[in-house]
Amino acid sequence: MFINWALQEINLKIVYYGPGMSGKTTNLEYIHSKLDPSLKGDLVSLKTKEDRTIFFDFMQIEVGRIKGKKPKFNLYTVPGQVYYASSRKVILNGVDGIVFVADSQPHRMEANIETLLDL
Ligand SMILES: Nc1nc2c(ncn2[C@@H]2O[C@H](COP(=O)(O)OP(=O)(O)OP(=O)(O)O)[C@@H](O)[C@H]2O)c(=O)[nH]1
Ligand SMILES: [Mg+2]
Repeated sequence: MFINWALQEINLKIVYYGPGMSGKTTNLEYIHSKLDPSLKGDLVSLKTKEDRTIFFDFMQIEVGRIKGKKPKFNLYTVPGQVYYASSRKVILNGVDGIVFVADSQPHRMEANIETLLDL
């Protein structure tokens, strides 16, 4: 959490974490498509041509004020592919909350557990 006293803003960081292809980016895309435009910023995605996340996705949500302060939720996804471990570490820096996106297909159980241990 980071409070900008001058601007009266509370910045909160939420990271979507889970194995590759489990639906992290899809979660953010859905939230982005449903939110009122006045509450959200652009959805920034860095993807390969096969739609795999390379570094992260990012969007910001603003929801009114709490005791005069403006909370800003900064939502990120990590790249799930095994070899992006160092990117995941960087993205987790300063995190306030995690949404673990598991893949419910039975054959992905091991990948879910490995990713949880990686986290
Ligand atoms: N059937 C089904 N497909 C889904 C669901 N969520 C996502 N998908 C599909 O699964 C594929 C991968 O989804 P992504 O959201 O890109 O997965 P990701 O977790 O961001 O993957 P990485 O960026 O590689 O870590 C896409 O083709 C999605 O349309 C779901 O709940 N059900
Ligand atoms: Mg992704």
